[in-house]
Amino acid sequence: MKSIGVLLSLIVSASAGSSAFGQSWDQSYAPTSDYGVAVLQPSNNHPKVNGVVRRVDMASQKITLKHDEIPNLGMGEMTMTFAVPEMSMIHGLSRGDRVQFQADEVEGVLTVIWIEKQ
Ligand SMILES: [Cu+2]
Repeated sequence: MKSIGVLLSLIVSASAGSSAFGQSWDQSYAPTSDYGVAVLQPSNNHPKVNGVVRRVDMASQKITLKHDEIPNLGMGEMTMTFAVPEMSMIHGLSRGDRVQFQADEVEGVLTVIWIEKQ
């Protein structure tokens, strides 16, 4: 039971930290990363997009995806690199994996805010 208490307090503190990042993020889910971006559950405000992993760069915490259209970013299909707010999001992913993900521009940086292996 003690560990559950610790986990809950971590979630509460992570949620509190996200408030500095403005109104644009859906605040209804937790936990969030240090960047105030949800990473474990999909956002309600972003479309899910299909992609294929081209490269995982753990050192610079980036992922290169060949992606379908991303309506919220006005992007067509292409291959490009995204920042990843949480290392755990790309742990276990490798080249060739099919994924679903959500992306947005976070403080000027194109960022994967949720990703799941298919
Ligand atoms: Cu793109």
